[in-house]
Amino acid sequence: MAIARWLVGRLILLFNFIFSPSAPKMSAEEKTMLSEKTAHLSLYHLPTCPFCIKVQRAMKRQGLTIALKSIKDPALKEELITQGGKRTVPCLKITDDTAATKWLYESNDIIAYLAKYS
Ligand SMILES: N[C@@H](CCC(=O)N[C@@H](CS)C(=O)NCC(=O)O)C(=O)O
Repeated sequence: MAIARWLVGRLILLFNFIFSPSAPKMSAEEKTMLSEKTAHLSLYHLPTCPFCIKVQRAMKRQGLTIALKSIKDPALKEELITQGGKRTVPCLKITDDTAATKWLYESNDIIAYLAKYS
């Protein structure tokens, strides 16, 4: 079972690599401005999780660079569980200076939230 799961994970990574969406053309200045706008966001993920890959593909299509935090790291996994409330990935951590930190679960909701940065 573990081997099958490992194999499926590798296949997901391979297909994602081969059929990687293209990023929009942006100047270096535009890229810097966009990454400043999204500096308060980080995506908790697992490298072979299909829902996480779906979110990352949407990010790439928009040209977004958001800090990735793999929960393969036990400390980050613990952070997600204790602060976010559950260990499900993907989860977008939204840190706002003026409000409490928000933990957004569900790939479709994350993609919808990120659409405002287009
Ligand atoms: N409906 C969720 C599904 C997310 C999901 O099932 N993630 C899996 C990894 S691919 C997971 O974290 N499972 C462990 C758990 O739910 O605790 C989404 O679209 O984001």
